[in-house]
Amino acid sequence: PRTIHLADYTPFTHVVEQVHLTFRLAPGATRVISKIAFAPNPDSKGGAFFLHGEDLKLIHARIDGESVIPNAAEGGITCDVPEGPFTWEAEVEISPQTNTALEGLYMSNGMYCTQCEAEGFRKITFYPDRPDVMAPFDVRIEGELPVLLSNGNPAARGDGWAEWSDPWPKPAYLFALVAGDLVNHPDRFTTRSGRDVELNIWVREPDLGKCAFGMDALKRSMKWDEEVYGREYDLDIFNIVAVDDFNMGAMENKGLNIFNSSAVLASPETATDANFERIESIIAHEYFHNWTGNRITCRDWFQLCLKEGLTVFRDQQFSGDERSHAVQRINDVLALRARQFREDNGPLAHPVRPESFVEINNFYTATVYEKGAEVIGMLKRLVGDEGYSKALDLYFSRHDGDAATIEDWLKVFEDATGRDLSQFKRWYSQAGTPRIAVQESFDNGTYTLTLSQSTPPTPGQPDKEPLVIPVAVGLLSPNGDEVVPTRVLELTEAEQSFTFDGLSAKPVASILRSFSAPVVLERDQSASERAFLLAHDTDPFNKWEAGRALAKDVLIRMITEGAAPDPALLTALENVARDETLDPAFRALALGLPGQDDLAQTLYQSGRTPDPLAIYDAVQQLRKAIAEQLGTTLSDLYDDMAVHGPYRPDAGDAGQRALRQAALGFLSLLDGGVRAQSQYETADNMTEQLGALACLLDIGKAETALAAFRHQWQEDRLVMDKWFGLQSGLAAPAKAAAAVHRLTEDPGFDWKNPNRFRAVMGGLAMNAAGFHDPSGASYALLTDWLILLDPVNPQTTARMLTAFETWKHYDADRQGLIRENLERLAATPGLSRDSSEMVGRILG
Ligand code: HT7
Ligand code: ZN
Repeated sequence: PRTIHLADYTPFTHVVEQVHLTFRLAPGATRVISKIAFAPNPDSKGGAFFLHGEDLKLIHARIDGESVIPNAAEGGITCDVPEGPFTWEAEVEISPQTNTALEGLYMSNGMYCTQCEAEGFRKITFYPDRPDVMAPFDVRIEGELPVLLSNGNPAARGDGWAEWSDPWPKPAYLFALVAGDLVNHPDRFTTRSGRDVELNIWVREPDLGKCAFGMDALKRSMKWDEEVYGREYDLDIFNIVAVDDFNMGAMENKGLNIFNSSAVLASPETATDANFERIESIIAHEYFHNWTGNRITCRDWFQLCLKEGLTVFRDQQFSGDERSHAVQRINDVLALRARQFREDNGPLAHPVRPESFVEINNFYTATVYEKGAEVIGMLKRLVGDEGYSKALDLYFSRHDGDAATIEDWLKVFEDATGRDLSQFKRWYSQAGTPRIAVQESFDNGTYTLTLSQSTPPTPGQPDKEPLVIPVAVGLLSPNGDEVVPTRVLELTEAEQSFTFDGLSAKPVASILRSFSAPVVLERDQSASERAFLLAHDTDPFNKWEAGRALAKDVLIRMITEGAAPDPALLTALENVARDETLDPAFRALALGLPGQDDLAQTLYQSGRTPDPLAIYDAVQQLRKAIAEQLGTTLSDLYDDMAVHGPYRPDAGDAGQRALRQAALGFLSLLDGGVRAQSQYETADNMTEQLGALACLLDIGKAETALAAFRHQWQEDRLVMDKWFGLQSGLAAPAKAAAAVHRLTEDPGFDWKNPNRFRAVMGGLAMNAAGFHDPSGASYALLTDWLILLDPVNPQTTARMLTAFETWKHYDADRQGLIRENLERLAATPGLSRDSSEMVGRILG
């Protein structure tokens, strides 16, 4: 397969002035009739007229009404065309019913739907399927289904047909069509300029009771984007559709967002607090794309972070505003470290703006999304809130209707603020997580902080240049008062010193407040200093971070030296747990221990080979010690944090439930599951029901509850995903492969459904000790299933291969076993381009 390079970008030979599509829907033989007005592109560098097309049966093609026979070319067709403007017409046949890859036009439970990002439109008709070709689309759908939807505004409809017209020029990846037996949850929104917008969430009839929260989140998102970014909605209708078979969370098609049902459907009985939170953020994310992605799109797929990094940054801001900034930041950093740092630290590391790819679907990564958002957060910190706001206004006014680049993006910041961003731009091109080493000295009232930065080599990038790193620092006096409030230091050199004068005593520095840059801070700090910061830091992120670092230090000593749980940690945790001035959600996060994969990464980075079983044992031992030491506090918390009254998914109630669940997790280690069993039996919401089930599973007493849960929820796909995922994720290490194998034999294991496959196989991959069982049974099981899934759904297969991205961190035996499996997969005849690129990169 061909590698595509950023450096090879050339504009398309033509512009598209108008697209007209007619769909005659039939499961095995849908006809797509296209009529496209092309004109020469004045910016073209010349070349043959080429249209993408894949798996299309051409019935006929015409140019200006005359039949033509195009020439087959790699990935599409070429054709001789007139010198001036012309009309292209084609009729093709496609088979949505047999499209299991869920890309292009496919079927999910009898419903037609599309997924065109990144390069799926070429499976629908011949077209210049590239984001820099933008055009208005008119669409006619003919099919005997009650609901026929496409982008834009409704134009006309009759029995068995509907027409839609989207006046906003868009790239083909934003095209969408849905046809099915659906019902809607309707609402309306009036924009600040007075446009009355019809809103709908379209679902299958049994799901109608699960739309209210998503609709409310949508209206809050629309309002927030007007208030915070001055961005208004621009059509008369906004439709969301829930689909059961979907490769990702959701898709921002213009005026017709398509959602994985797991990312929109929620009711108190069936969705957890975490589900509600995720739904709110995904609804916001897709809605925000209307400006950052749709009105201003990407010139080419290398610029993906232009829309994704910015839109993630915006959805994180929104969630912080709606809930709690401190809790949001901690959760965002936890996710960043778990996914992006892990990616950056292995064979799949790549820059926020990659420079080459084989399959673009493999670059919808944590680096592009989450690190992309972090880069924008740093930019905002460097130019200040006002500078950011000016730059964004300029971005929207200068580039509305454009297919833009990272250069365009940085230029608006330079023009709006006068700042030179040439060094800052390295964040887009340099892969790897920078490390900042800290040295401190205090002399005669002056505190000196010396920071040294270095970024480890990553594939294809052995040497790294210094970056511009905003490091937010505050100083505390030994009695816990803040003597220097947060100041942003700009680290631009490999090593740089910063001084703070006029101090009466050596301060305790709180460094990298709010996690002001996506870096690893290398700082040797005593347990007592960490406990001091946990108790006194005024920056909520660093307060939490101090506790986390303390727990990590203790666990690392337990793992590597066989040390006992440190009483200082237990006391510090107890103090936080009891501190009623702290938000319960924050306290719940403070009681959460570092993940086993996080500990494995830390050990590897400090030059040691992680032993997943030793990590598992240490975590279990520490959990037991916390339970024993904090027993009374936890028991009080469990009682005090009970939420009375009807379930509400708001941050306050959810925070109380989170703290209560954290307490239950520890208490179940002591009480034999008595509280969990009783909570399971009385819970009136999924958060508490599933939380109790998890605790029972954790202590091996879930047999009855698992059966009851299944009996209660067997008709609900999304709830049954939880049933599968929990068992796979919490299976005891030595039994994980066997347990997961049993789950795959369950009649409910519909492996072609990405949500179900991810629940089971993703659960196994996240069960660190179970996945890395020394027998290699889990590696083999996952590989067997990936080999089976690849021809059916390459995207989901390739994504799941990231389970192996850390393989070189482990011992020789485990590496040997993983290599064997990866090579077995690589040798599979007909392996997809998606999976072969991934396995090739992972093997290195
Ligand atoms: N922009 C969307 C990305 C997406 C996607 C990409 C590749 C294959 C399938 C996909 N489904 C959705 C979603 C987003 O970031 O908002
Ligand atoms: Zn997105």
